[in-house]
Amino acid sequence: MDKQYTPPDIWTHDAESGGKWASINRPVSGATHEKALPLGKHPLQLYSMGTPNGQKITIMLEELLALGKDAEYDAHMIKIGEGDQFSSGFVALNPNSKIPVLVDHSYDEALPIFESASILVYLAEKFDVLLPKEIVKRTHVMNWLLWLHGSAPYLGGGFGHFYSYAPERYEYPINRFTMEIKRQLDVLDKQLADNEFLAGDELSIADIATWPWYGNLVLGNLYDAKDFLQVDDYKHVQRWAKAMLTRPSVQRGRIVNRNWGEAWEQLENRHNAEDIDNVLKLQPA
Ligand SMILES: N[C@@H](CCC(=O)N[C@@H](CS)C(=O)NCC(=O)O)C(=O)O
Repeated sequence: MDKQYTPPDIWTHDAESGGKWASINRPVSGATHEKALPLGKHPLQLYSMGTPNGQKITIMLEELLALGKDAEYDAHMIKIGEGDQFSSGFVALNPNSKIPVLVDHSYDEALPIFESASILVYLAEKFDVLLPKEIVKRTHVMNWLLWLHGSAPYLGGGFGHFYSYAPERYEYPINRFTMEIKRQLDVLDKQLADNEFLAGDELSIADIATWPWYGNLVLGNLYDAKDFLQVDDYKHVQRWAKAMLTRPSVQRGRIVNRNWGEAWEQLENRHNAEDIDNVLKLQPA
């Protein structure tokens, strides 16, 4: 087992503790520096990064555009590894300093929307798609949307943190979170055994929220943990993850606000459809 840690009487912050996020995470909220955010020309302005939580929103916006909705948007990169989420402009929109944040400038006063599930519900209601109005169907979608919203911190902050980002690998937290992630994959696999999509036979915001996390995970695009988690065992999740990836909205939305990966999957800032077209053109046949 791991070496013992005896907590002191009072915890103090150690910015040198190591790990990918140690230098930027702090135990207090608020801005660290004055900086205004960029502003594009569309009513919808997204401030984000192409992590799974960020991909949810760009995939949703691309799906809305594919459905013919008037959802053109500018997506501005927030480099969370460099602390952009602590600028005065960002904190004014989301006091929690987490991406993604969407701002809708269609009203008298700009409306900031934060928490990815809140943004998905907002967009679904504004454009009247991907979240049924009928109460039974709507509740199935909300169940799975909030299932993901509650599960993702186990995958990102739990499994991903201790498996990929922690300065050293410790058996206890990796065991704890691997157990939970495999249990969640099994929940999802059983649900997708009987349903084409998470909440039944229609695509919804629950699928759009879940693909960037569990879809990327089983396709081997997250944490390099494909073999460790034996993701090929989850046949129905695999079927769904691959089917989702055939959608142009997923192919387009997943590359926005990214500056890592292959050249054809990196678009730092998006201002119009051609920005994405030009990057996707670089993909080898
Ligand atoms: N519950 C939030 C989580 C958002 C979140 O954790 N965002 C991460 C990136 S995936 C972030 O901004 N991290 C920056 C930080 O922790 O300082 C949501 O779903 O919107």
